[in-house]
Amino acid sequence: MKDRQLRDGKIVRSEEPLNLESPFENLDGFITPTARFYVRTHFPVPKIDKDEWRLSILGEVEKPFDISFDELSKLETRTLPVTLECAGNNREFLEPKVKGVQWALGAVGNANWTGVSLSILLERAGLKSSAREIIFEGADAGELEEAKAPRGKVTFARSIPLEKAQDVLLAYRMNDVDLPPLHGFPLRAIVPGWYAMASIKWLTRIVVTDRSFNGYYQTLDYAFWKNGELAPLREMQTKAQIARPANGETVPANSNVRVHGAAWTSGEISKVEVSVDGGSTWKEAKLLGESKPNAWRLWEYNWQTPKAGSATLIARAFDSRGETQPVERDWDRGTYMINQLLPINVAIE
Ligand SMILES: Nc1nc2c(c(=O)[nH]1)N[C@H]1C(S)=C(S)[C@@H](COP(=O)(O)O)O[C@H]1N2
Ligand SMILES: [Mo]
Repeated sequence: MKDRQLRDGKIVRSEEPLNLESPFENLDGFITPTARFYVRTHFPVPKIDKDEWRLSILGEVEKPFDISFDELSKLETRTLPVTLECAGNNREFLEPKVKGVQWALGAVGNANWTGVSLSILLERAGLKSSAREIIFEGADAGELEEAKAPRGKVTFARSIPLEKAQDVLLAYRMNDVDLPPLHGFPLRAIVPGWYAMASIKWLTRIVVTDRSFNGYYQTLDYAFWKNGELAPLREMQTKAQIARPANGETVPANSNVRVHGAAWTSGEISKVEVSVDGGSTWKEAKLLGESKPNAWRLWEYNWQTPKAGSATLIARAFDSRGETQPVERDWDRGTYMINQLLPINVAIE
């Protein structure tokens, strides 16, 4: 494994903005402990006083309103395990190299999120018949260097179509404690099944609109080419990752070695297969625990290792819609949605 700088057990990918990766080989349970959960920011983390903070709901609604944290926390809550994966996860493995945070396997995690259904607030506001999209805006903003970006401060904001609204949770607790500042204190959106750029942290405004949102992080960034047109990134693609053995690890010869990892999709994982011969033959791995919508599924495979030498391991996931992972990189995806098969090399001694 390469030398890497660790902070609180996470790999420092950049300091400003702060980007921390969770070493994926540490995977040891369904829930990622909050201290180990990856952190993705674009701007300095906003300092928010919970007592002064307000969430505004406005736009194409009958009764726009503001709500305090105190009031919000008295509404009916739900808790859901949801996997967040950064759309740039695995970027380090792209050849040729591309711009962007060089995430390896660990820009992904699974947490229990507690909060209020977006629907409750939308019902209170009363959607107008013109409502088409819902924009989430964070309290963070900054100036961008890119020539294509607008001048002045850009706010981190993203939209979802109205049909997706019923799935969204406005979360103020993560793994049973108050949402930490790095993960969006006091409130973030959780958009299950979508890449995590949609799960806006430090949420301050929810704007209902009658047209499609064309903000910077919706159209110029976090977008990909789909049939010749730029489309915003949305659903997570099917993927299995191997936690252990890690790439470059040495395992004992003539032994039983546990190969394990996690798999996720925006549908439901139906099967994970493992190859220990570089993709020539595949065996089914065992899916662990129960299937939970929008949360990853842990899996394991018992590998009877041969005599000393080396092996190339690959995992691949299948989902309920019959989707699996591509063998080759589709470059229309730019620097995002990286789920082609990823071989790892293991030494056997
Ligand atoms: N307000 C705001 N929300 C945001 C971001 C951000 O920079 N600002 N980053 C997004 C991206 S790209 C990801 S991958 C996730 C990361 O969530 P985490 O830091 O809790 O892991 O937050 C998303 N929500
Ligand atoms: Mo991300």
